[in-house]
Amino acid sequence: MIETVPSICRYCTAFCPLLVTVEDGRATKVTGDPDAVEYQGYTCPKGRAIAAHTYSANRLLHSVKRVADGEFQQIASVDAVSEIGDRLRAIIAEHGPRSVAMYFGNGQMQHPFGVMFAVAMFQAIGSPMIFSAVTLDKPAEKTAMVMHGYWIAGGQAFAEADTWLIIGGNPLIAKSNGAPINNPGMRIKEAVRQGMKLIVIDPRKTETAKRAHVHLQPKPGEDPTLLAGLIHIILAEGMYDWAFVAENAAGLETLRAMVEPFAPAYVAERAGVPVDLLLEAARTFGRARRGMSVCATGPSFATRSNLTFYLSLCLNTLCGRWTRAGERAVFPNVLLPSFTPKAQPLPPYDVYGTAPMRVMGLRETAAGMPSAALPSEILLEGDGQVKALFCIGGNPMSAFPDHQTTEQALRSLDLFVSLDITLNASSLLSDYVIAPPMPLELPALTLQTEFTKYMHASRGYQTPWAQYAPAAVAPPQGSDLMEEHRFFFELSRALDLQLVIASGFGSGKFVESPPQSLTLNMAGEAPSLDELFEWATINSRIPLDEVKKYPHGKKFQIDITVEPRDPECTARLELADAVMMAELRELRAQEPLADPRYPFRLVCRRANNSYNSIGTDLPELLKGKPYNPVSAHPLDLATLGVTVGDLVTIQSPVGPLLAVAEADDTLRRGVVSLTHGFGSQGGDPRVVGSNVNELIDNAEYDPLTGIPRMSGIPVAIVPATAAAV
Ligand SMILES: Nc1nc2c(c(=O)[nH]1)N[C@H]1C(S)=C(S)[C@@H](COP(=O)(O)OP(=O)(O)OC[C@H]3O[C@@H](n4cnc5c(=O)[nH]c(N)nc54)[C@H](O)[C@@H]3O)O[C@H]1N2
Ligand SMILES: Nc1nc2c(c(=O)[nH]1)N[C@H]1C(S)=C(S)[C@@H](COP(=O)(O)OP(=O)(O)OC[C@H]3O[C@@H](n4cnc5c(=O)[nH]c(N)nc54)[C@H](O)[C@@H]3O)O[C@H]1N2
Ligand code: SF4
Ligand SMILES: [Mo]
Repeated sequence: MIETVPSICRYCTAFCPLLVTVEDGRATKVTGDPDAVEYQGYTCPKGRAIAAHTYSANRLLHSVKRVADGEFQQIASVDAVSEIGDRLRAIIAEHGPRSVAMYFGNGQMQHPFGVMFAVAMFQAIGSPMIFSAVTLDKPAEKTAMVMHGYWIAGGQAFAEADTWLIIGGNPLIAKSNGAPINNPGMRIKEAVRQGMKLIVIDPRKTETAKRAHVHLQPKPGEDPTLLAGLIHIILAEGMYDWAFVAENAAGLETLRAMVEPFAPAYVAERAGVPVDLLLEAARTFGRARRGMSVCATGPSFATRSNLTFYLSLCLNTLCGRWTRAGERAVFPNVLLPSFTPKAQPLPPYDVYGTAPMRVMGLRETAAGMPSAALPSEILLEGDGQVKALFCIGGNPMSAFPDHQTTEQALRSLDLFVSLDITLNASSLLSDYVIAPPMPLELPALTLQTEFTKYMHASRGYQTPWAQYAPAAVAPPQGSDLMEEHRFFFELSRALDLQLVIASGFGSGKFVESPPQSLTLNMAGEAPSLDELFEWATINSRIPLDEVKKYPHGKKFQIDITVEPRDPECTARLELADAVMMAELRELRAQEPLADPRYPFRLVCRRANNSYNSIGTDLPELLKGKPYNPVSAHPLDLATLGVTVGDLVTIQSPVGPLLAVAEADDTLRRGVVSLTHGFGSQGGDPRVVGSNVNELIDNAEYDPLTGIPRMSGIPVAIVPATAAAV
């Protein structure tokens, strides 16, 4: 029998609707869904390769246990749970609850309840050691919001904006932030056609920058300088919204004084951009009526990320780019609880959390625990040392800077359990790998993508879109797969723990609707994913049953008007946080030093055909190019005497890395770029690619969030020969 059924891709938060051809219970073809109106049938190559991924030879169809280095034995999932339970009980008894840690990465997106159940288990154990990819991604998105304050009604709509500033992001490829996630290429094209003046700050003329009215192509790491310069010009030329600022913000005069030394000539020279383009960017943004400034991973990975993200929020506040009373709410909540936003701030609050780290002078912040410090924390002996690690859909061996320390730390654990679909560089070091079902085998709901609005005022759906899709296929015959949430349920039961799962609607102190909790019946079965979807949407604005009536998704008719500020509300957004102002002063005082040994700056970039390390082992996606080249401007390659396809050694202060050279004239001269996600198991760079994290250590890190410098890395490039492999 052949049928075509809808599903949803969940590799990234774009959640593209899919049509899956199912022949005799097996997915044979995947395309975009033309009936999903908000996406116009869009998917990227990864979504279309999802059937190939599901049946890939590398996929785990049963859980495994490591019996020797690199050697695994099949184990029934229930037996794995019971063995892990025994070992965990002994570890907790000997070393205490803090000796148990978890890290979750992007692979949890397929199955959000896995992390929710794991967190409930950690609460029952009493361990605060919860780490995630957030602190390796854009931790400043959170910390800056907390220091600046939230605007409860959210940001302005992309579709109605006449300008938009994207700092170090490429939504055309990454579909992450900077533009609406439903077919960002189309959304940007439409907006530009309607007159939006896009401004992009990126050392590379990216696919997105090609659509820009102004593209500033600076030296990496100069974003805070540029933003201070933009604010300087906007204030000096009176292009800010004084009425909005007077009513809703504090600290204007302090900020004005602090950006005074960032005059256009100084900023342009320091950042390496033409002064007329800088002025044009400031005037385009300042004179527009609507449109936001948004930061992505480029400035997050460079130094002073809190300051960059903070100044970007200040720019939005100065220009009054928040949704006002009487306007249509941009984020109307469909599967999230109904909520009527108000045009008022939630004031700043303490950016620190409660859990301390024992290393690097770090602690928990609003962004969570600093993941890059986890390996050192594991290795440091003494009270509170981490002995057991659960890794849920993450690949630290690929994602963590300081590759060598990460490997040493993971190898030193008493118990390392991964929940992963494959044996990759990290799960290969695990004692147990629990094999879960893959996305086509699970029901899907767009709730998670709606949640991303709590991460930044411009993220998530900007239209009332929702979709539910049942599992498209059953897991392969003969497989023994255990869903992530079920694993933590069964493990908790083995440890006699009572789980209470909780879902919060908001971020930190920004609470839209009261959290929901559910005390699980530990004597019964773990709830199914569908039961959990029911529970998570009990208070949704549109009932789940209504959403289910539209198998290809639906844009619901929801018109919510933003209410005015409460008369008694005295809250203000903060334009001059003391810590941020001190950093701004430091920035002005510390000019970057050039080290002649490392004449190039290495930056990150996303590849369209892989998702971090996901897909880097899939021939259907790699299409004959299984590696990640290091790209440089053709004139830089010529100066180095390097020809395209040659091997080069990239030398950073912490290590050499071999990579294949590629020419890319969209890069600024002196900047080279390399995606992460490849080569983490080692091997010939022409066959498996190169692990950029071998070039990065965690010695230089942000003192607040702990994110290491992962962009703008000083490097040298020297020709290499095949003999070096
Ligand atoms: N140098 C450098 N380092 C970086 C970055 C960079 O650009 N440069 N980027 C950073 C960023 S932004 C991030 S978010 C992190 C990414 O950090 P991680 O999320 O840790 O890394 P991924 O490679 O995305 O790993 C995802 C894992 O999920 C597994 N997986 C896929 N599907 C499923 C599933 O259905 N269930 C389960 N359980 N697992 C699944 C995959 O096999 C893979 O092992 O890396 C960070 N590190
Ligand atoms: N196809 C695909 N999509 C993905 C992913 C993937 O691996 N592949 N990964 C997902 C993940 S985990 C994330 S976090 C998002 C990331 O989404 P984005 O943040 O949009 O990531 P990139 O596309 O790498 O864009 C980062 C840009 O920053 C620029 N840059 C580097 N250094 C600097 C700097 O110092 N200043 C400025 N201004 N720019 C700089 C780079 O040239 C690059 O163009 O994408 C997600 N989506
Ligand atoms: S990976 Fe591609 S197809 Fe899948 S949700 Fe993201 S953009 Fe859409
Ligand atoms: Mo990320």
